[in-house]
Amino acid sequence: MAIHTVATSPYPGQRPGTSGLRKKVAVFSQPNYLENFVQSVFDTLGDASGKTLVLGGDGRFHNRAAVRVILRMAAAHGFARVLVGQGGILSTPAVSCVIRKHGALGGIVLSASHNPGGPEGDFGIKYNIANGGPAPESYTEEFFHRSESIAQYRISDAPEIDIDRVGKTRIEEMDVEVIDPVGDYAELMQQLFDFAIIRQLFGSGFRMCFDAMSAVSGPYAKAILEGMLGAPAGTVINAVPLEDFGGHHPDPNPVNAAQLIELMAAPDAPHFGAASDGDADRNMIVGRKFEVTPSDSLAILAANADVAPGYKDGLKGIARSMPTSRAADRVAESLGIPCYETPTGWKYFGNLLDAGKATLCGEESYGTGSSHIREKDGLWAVLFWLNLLAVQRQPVEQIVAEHWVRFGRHYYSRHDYENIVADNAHMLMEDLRIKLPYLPGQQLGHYTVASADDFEYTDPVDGSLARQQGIRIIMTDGSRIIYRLSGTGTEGATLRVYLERYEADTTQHRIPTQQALAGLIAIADSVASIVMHTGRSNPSVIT
Ligand code: VG1
Ligand code: CO
Repeated sequence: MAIHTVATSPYPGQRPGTSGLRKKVAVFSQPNYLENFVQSVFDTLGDASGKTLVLGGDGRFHNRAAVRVILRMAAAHGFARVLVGQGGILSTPAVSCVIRKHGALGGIVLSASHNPGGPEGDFGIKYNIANGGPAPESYTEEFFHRSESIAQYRISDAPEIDIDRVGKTRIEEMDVEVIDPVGDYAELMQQLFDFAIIRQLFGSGFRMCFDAMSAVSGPYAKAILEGMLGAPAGTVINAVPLEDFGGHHPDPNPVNAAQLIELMAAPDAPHFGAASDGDADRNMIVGRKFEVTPSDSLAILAANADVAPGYKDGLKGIARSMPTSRAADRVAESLGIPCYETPTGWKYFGNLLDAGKATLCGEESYGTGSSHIREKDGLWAVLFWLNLLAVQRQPVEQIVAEHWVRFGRHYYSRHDYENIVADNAHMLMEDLRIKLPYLPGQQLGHYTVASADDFEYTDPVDGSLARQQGIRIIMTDGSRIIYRLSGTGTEGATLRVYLERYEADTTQHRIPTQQALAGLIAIADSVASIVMHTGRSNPSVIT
């Protein structure tokens, strides 16, 4: 065994986006592409002697090849130990959990999350820091900066080691521990939720369907729901992680999880349905013929948090991303706790959680989580709902409806225009920015604009400033239209338009969402000239 220094030259564009570096597999497969980025990360981290690294991914195509390379590079960089998930598998929440539990310096997650996989699909790599959370921008900018001038990387020529068997081996001076991907995570879930009462619920004939979408949540959901909680075999569908997710798009929304939605509409539908994404950090919650919007889910969990043992002492605060509906704000207000509004992306919650300012966090994009780790956590949210259902013994729809009666309903929808020409998307945003100063006071349809701006966030803990995080048009009645460009796509640009309208009147709570938002949808199009800029008369995905 020996460590080699290999000459390389920079690739353009290795700048991490909303959540790590994501590119087509074909891009990642170019000679030294992965090596360049990993060396840039290691160089940023500096001395690794005596330190532990956690490594795993969502099992998508290229996962194994990448694990092999990174293990040999970690040994060359001088890490004392790497904890790698068996078969190269670790969900994003599990990586976060393992980093924290074992005091690691950080971890590498191999995933492009909700993006499709397979040889034609996407691959991704993300670095998480010692608190278990996504590296903040100060790190990711440094990774990028180093990648622009990289000239060499270091790698061991050690022969391939077996990552399919749990146990210890060595590469150079580094211990490689292949760990059970589920163990530490399952133990943490047991501390947070009342497993006994959930077991009783399943024992009483309660049925659920968890759609793992052939992605990494399968082994976790099977072990916990069917194994520890006694849900009947077959509760978890699409439970085996596949390199191409079975050709499906592992994004848990009603469009992509069509199989689950159909099942939940059948006459003998289970009582409860849920789905998760590629790397298991997202969750979708559904009842019989009823979908819970992620923003409502956050608010409902916050309002009922004390049902779960891990949260029985109450919440310190709630944090939500800016485009997420303000349903959680109303709950925070009634609980007398602060509600923080952050830019999109879980990395912005890290400081609030570390400082003990927030306990629950959420995003409209099917992401919910808490201070138990520093990532959003799909199965955690499902277990929280199960704990709530076991205590309340009510259908999902009734729990949501009663929440609306108490707090009012925030009608909410997101319209995505995917893979549009990048220049046109930027032009649309620029044109909007120019209009911003003239919007306040204008009458648009039935609404009057109260304020309009480009969202900026100053982190209350470290004072760092994030600019241009989404254009907001806020109406006098609190309704909002928000425009953002996605930071996770790998083809062209994706425009996201977020729409929210508050309705206090309980007799008006059962209007179909798109109908309830029709006025705002029309305004969103005319203010930004979406059809003109994108050439699309309709969004490609509505959630
Ligand atoms: C999207 C979502 C954002 C989420 C991010 C990562 O980002 O909008 O809320 O945090 O994906 O989720 P963007 O920049 O495309 O809007 V995951 O599950 O793909 O790591
Ligand atoms: Co994800």
